[in-house]
Amino acid sequence: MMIDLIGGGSLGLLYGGKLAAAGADVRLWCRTPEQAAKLASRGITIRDADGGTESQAKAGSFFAGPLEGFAEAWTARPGRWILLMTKQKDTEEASRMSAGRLASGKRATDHPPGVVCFQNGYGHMEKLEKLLPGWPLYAAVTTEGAKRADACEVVHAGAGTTWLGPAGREHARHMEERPEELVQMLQKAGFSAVLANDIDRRIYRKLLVNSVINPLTALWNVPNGELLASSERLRTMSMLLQEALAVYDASGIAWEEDIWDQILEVCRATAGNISSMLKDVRNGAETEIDWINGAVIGLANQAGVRAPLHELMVGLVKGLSIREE
Ligand code: KPL
Repeated sequence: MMIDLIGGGSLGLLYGGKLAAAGADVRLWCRTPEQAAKLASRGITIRDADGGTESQAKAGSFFAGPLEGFAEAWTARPGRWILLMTKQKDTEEASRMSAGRLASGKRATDHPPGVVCFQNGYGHMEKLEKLLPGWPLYAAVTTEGAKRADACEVVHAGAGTTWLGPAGREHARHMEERPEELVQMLQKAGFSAVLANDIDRRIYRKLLVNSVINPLTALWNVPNGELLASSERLRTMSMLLQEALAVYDASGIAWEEDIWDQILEVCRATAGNISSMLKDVRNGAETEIDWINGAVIGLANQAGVRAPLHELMVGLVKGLSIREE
C-alpha cells in the first residue's frame, strides 16, 4: 500500500518509520531538502522511552523527499493515502501548493486517495474541503506520545490509540478508498488503530481538552500535571471549560458529562509532559492557538455568542510567542 506522509516532525517520523518497517510503501515528504537527504541516507530510528531501539526503517526501505517534489511525484505515481502530519498552517500551504496538480492526478486514477488530517483543533478541515473539493477527507485523533530527537530519530514516549474516521460534507461521494485497509496497515505497524464513525465527537472532545490545558500550561510555563497543583489553577481551568461548554450548547454540539474529570485525568496521565503549546512557545515557534482556542471563538461567532476568556487566551499566548522571539 503506497502511503504519502507529509511532515517530518515527531508524528511523521513515528508513523513513517513504523509503517515503512512493516512493509508499507512509504514516501515521506518533509519541509527541508536537508532533512530529506538525511532520512534517505540514515533511515528512521524509533527509540522507546528508555533509549532502546523500538523499531527501525532502514535507509532505502522508504522514499524521503522535500515537499516541493510531492505533487509532481504523486501525479506521476498516485498513492492510495495521503497522511497530513504537518502543523495546520503548513498543511494549508502544502495543500494550496499541491491542489491543482493533485486534482489533475486524481482524475487519472481509478481510486481517489483518502486524505487523513492528524492536526489538533478545528478549522483546517473546512479550509481543506475548499482547497480539495470532492476529495475523501478523513480526520485522525491520536494519543500517541512522540518527541523528535533529531532529523531521523524520534522517541516513542508513550503508546496511545489512533482513531480515524470520515470527516467533511463531501465525504459520502467516495467510499472506494477502503479505510479499513489503512487501519489494518497501521495495526500491522504496531499502532492501536481504530476506525471511528464518531470522529467529529472525538475532535470536539479533544478541542475541549486542548483549549483548557494547552494555553494555561503555556502561560504558566508548567508541565501538564502542575495544572492540578492549586485551587486557583483548577478554578481558571474550570472557567475556561465552562465557557467552551456554553459555546458548544449554543452551537448544538454535544459534550460528555464527565468532561471535567477527563481533563483532570489527561493532566494526571501526562503529568510530566510539556504540552505541545508550551513546547512551541519555548522553541519560539508559532503555536496552534488559532486552531484551538481560536476554534472555540469561531464556533462562538457562528452561534452569535461571545467567548471572552478564550479571546483572552489567544491574546496572551500570542503575546508570549512574541516575547520569546
Ligand atoms: O494533546 C496535548 C498537547 O500537548 O497538545 C495534551 C493532551 C495536552 C497532552 O500534552
